[in-house]
Amino acid sequence: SVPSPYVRRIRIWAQQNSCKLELVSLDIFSEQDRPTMASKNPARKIPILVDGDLTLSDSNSILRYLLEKTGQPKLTWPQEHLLTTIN
Ligand SMILES: N[C@@H](CCC(=O)N[C@@H](CS)C(=O)NCC(=O)O)C(=O)O
Repeated sequence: SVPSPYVRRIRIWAQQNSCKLELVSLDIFSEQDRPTMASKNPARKIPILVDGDLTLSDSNSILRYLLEKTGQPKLTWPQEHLLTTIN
């Protein structure tokens, strides 16, 4: 979803870090796309990251995964706190 701020956060991170994520855009409230979202995340929320056999949801978890996968430092606890406050 292009308007989702949680998705946007991951897209901005990917762009700034030259991480080629494929954006699969879903209209999450449409009859056509909602089952696709639900099949990947029973909580029915985006963003969802699919990396091979691994499926992750929640923008914080996805960011944590991408940081680790790209060998970048973890967020500090104050950064985690800021992100939670923004959420
Ligand atoms: N804590 C979640 C929140 C995700 C979230 O609320 N996403 C919204 C889109 S902006 C959503 O999927 N809403 C669908 C719904 O609530 O039915 C995260 O950080 O990823």
